[in-house]
Amino acid sequence: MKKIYGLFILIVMSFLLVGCKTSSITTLSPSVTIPLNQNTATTSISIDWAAVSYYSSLEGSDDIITDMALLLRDTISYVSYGDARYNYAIDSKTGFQYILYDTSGTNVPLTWGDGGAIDTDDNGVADYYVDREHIWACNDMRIMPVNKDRTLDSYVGFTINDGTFEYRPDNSSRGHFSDLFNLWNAVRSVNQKLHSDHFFGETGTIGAPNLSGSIFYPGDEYRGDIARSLFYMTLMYPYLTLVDEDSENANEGTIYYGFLNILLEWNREDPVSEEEIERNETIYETQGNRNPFIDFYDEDIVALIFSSGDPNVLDASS
Ligand SMILES: [Ca+2]
Repeated sequence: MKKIYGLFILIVMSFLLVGCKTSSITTLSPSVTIPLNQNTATTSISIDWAAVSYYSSLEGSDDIITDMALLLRDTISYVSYGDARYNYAIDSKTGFQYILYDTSGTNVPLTWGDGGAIDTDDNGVADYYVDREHIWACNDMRIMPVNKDRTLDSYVGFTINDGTFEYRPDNSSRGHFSDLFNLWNAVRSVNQKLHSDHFFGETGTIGAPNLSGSIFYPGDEYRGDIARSLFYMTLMYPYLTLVDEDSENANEGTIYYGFLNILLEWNREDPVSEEEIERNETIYETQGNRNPFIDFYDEDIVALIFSSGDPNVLDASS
């Protein structure tokens, strides 16, 4: 009887630990090396930056990766994590809310509802639940502002989280964890049951979102959107690094995020949609910067930026 009781306590404790991730963070293993700057763009691709006036200062740049990153950083004006939930993307076909990972075809109105609970048929009963989904999971954004300010108005330098900076936001927080390009309203059940901080990747099953082992496939319709959000993040923030599937650094809970090789495929297979174009504009109005991987998709900007792997622009250049 004692044994069974002990086992029960152990199981309950395990659930508690898993359910409420501890607020202290694991520091990076000393064996993990910080990559060097690799700001090398391919010279065979030329883009007319002035075609979108936001980028006109990049005309004639001889270090396009650094200059692009600095432009994104210089023009950002952070909203709060609380306000990020109202950044609705509109489904171009239905006029209702475009929600990440949704395969139900539900017409969800442009609202957050009460705590993400939305009444879709207006009878006072919530029948749809959304979360603010961090595409680059908070658990894998182990960076912090150099001044440790949790309510940044604008970009400051970032450094590796030394373990003293709580990596998850609350509604008043602003900064890298409230960046709108990294936040989508997503179906709660998929977000919590399938994604749950796992790396995005190929599971062998296409179509709807699914999980295999610790790899999450976001669904055919959403894989390109995911890729372009992550591309933006790796350029926007120093240290955040996309690594290939077979990289020894592809471990969750670090600054490294998988898997660049697959994301580049997804970017090609699921091209920029009307929803992403519209969302890029609303974020530009709200947050002041843009996602170049949407604006210059047709000019093959990924080939330009990722020709030498992850560009990994550090703060040393700012
Ligand atoms: Ca898409």
